[in-house]
Amino acid sequence: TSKTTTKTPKARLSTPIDKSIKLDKKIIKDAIVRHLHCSLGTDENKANNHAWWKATCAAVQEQVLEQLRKTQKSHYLNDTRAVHYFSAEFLMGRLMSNNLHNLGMFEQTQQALTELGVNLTDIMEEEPDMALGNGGLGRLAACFIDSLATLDLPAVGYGLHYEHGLFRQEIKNGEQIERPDSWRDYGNPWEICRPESIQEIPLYGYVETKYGDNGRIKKEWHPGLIVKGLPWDIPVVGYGGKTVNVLRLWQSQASDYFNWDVFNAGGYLDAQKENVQAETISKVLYPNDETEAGKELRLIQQYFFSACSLKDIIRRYKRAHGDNWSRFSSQVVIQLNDTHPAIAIPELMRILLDRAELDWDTAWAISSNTFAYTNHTLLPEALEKWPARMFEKILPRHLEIIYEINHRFMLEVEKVWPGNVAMKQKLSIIEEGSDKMVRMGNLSVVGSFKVNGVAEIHSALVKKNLFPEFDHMWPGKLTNVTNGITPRRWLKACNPKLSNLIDDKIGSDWPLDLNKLQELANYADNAKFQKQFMQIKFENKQALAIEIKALTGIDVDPKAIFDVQIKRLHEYKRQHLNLLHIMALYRRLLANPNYDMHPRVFIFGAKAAPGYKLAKDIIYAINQVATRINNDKRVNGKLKVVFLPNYRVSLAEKIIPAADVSEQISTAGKEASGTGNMKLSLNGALTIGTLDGANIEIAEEVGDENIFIFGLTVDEIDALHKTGYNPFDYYDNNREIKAILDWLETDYFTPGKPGALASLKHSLLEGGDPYKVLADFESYSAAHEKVDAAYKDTTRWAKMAILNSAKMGKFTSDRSIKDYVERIWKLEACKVDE
Ligand code: T68
Repeated sequence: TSKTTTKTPKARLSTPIDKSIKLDKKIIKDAIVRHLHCSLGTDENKANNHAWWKATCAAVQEQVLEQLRKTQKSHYLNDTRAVHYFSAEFLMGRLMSNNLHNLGMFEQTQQALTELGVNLTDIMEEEPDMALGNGGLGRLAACFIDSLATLDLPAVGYGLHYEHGLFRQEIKNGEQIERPDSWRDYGNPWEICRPESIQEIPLYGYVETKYGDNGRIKKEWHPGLIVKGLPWDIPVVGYGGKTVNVLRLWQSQASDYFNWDVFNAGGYLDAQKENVQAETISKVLYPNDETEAGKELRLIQQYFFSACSLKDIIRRYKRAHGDNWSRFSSQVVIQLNDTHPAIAIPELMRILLDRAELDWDTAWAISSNTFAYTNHTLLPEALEKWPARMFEKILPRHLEIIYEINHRFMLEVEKVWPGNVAMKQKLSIIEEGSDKMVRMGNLSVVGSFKVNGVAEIHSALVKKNLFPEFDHMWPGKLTNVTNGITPRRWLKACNPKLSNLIDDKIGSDWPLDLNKLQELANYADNAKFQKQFMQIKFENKQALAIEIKALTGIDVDPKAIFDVQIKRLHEYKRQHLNLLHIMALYRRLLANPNYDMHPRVFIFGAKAAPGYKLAKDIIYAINQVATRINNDKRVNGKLKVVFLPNYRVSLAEKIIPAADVSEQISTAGKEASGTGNMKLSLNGALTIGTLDGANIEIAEEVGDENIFIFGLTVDEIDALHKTGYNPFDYYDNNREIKAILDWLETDYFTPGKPGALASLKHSLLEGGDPYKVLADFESYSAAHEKVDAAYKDTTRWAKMAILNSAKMGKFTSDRSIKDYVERIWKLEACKVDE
């Protein structure tokens, strides 16, 4: 075959999978057995599931690495513009099923293993989740790199190789306990260590001001510590198995030569102490989503992976372009996934100024045409701010550069708003006060050529409320890219029965062209199709019921409505609104055992940040209420509550195909987008939700008659805020609300411990109910009555569920990536030759 590569102007839409790369099952079988013998030193008779899993990974990895080599060669020969996705989090989950599907070798591998007497589904359970992220932001990064590879786009994901990902959650006596996650204890068969690409990263120390020969001031940073960054590459297989990009994750290590003095002085143990400090950097993922802790180690983590990644990019650029920086920003685009990697902006400036010795304006032109920034939140407590003195200690040269960026930016502000001191204070990258702070959001907007929000309404609010003046100064800089999810993992791999049904009806190219699902709408009224669709849902519910029994000991009836709320625990997401409504149903059932409702199982999955007291109290409350209700014979047929411990990607893959109802009930204006909402609807769950984030766009797609919208809108919440919101109005005037909140203070759900759930009541009354739970309660309860009525009409429900799946085409992450390409990255696809 030819070794030349061709550029295609448009990303590939729907090329069917090339059969030629599909492997014969005999070859797969031989490869698995060979690895069992030669890589694992065991044999078919002795091997347990873990060994089979590893041998199968190794066999799959052979194919992956072959395509990786071809991809890298194509990209090198083409020297194409590439996107570099900088993210502190990549929530990858398991890779076996995903890689098998994307390589088009799932069935053959399944058959090969069957012939060896091994069950593929069982051995896939051996794989630990790669949980290197908290929630939506990290999972979005994982979906995006899947789509980038699928669309044959030159891309590298850059992040941190955490030794411990997000904590493992156990529930003891109803309470969350955090345990360390040890995903790599027995090795990760997918990753490749690249010691040839180690980087050295300076930290601490001081800045020396020198005068160069030309009289120009020169700055030299004398670091106090140097740490090594060791890259691990995770191959990212595109669907169709052609392009294999990499996710490059940096592990910190002590830089050996730096400790030699201590070592030679006999300080062997002291030297080991320094190792511990350096190796701490990539030890553990910070488990706080949506709050900023301001910890020194976190800033060092951010700088460490950003600096390693930039050096890596520059090394590659220089290989092709030498010291000529003029093409840098046309070859390199860096997407900042939130402000966590924003320190890359002053780092690139430092390299251009102090190393390349470019003048400020040239350096700034390059840097500000390289970065683009994605905002994921409007919550004030989540907007990153770092104390200037922390910067001064860890990154003294970067602080100087940030001051200079700000100085020049303030001159621009002066031109637009002459003499307006308040405006300067508002927009400044530096927040003045007793403790000066660096505002990373402002730095990111000033230092990027594009800024995007993650759903239409969120982007509109970014413009209107968060950065209105920036929008005025730089019209067009602020834009929207609505989030998406990869249909390969979130339908094809996790819901094989539904995928096969869809294949039979409309053909099998929907994973690459999700709008094809529209064709299912033609069958929404077809009785036979409805029956097939709902039968698959039922079987998925049976499977989840078995899982629930195994994980919690609770029996649930698959004929009940499975009502699901799975996401991080946060007040703004309002799991407690769901809980109050469950208590209301319980109370109604106790008052009237004939209360008319279809049996319902409420299913929760949620981790709380370890330091977030009220979030943990809510988990405890859910579990206590669950225990009481599940053991109450009076309601047992009709109401069950399940809290599934240790919610994570692989558990989501089991819950989502079995969901009937999707709870998306955040306070309007607070959830930037949401992505679980898309996954659930794609799998035929009906949404009960507020007009928030991407729910609004989901409603537009499925139509108002196929979604249960309730609650206050953004404008109504604003108005309520202005007139003054008083939660006691609802407590005093709604008998059900009063009874439920008072119930929380008794020992009904916490026998012998009255008041154990009182913090919830307190936050909703004296605490001012910041997320307007009580204001939305009635409307939520009414929407649930509509859900109940709709479910009782089985034909109507089936139609609605089918239409939800049919109308989710917009929310493929391929569409999101194409939007990024068009609006921000301006990339071209680069096909990989055979
Ligand atoms: C989420 N943000 C948004 N943050 O809440 C969600 N934050 O609406 C959106 O769909 C998703 O991003 C993708 O855009 C997060 O998940 C974090 O996890 C996080 C982590 C560390 C610090 C701050």
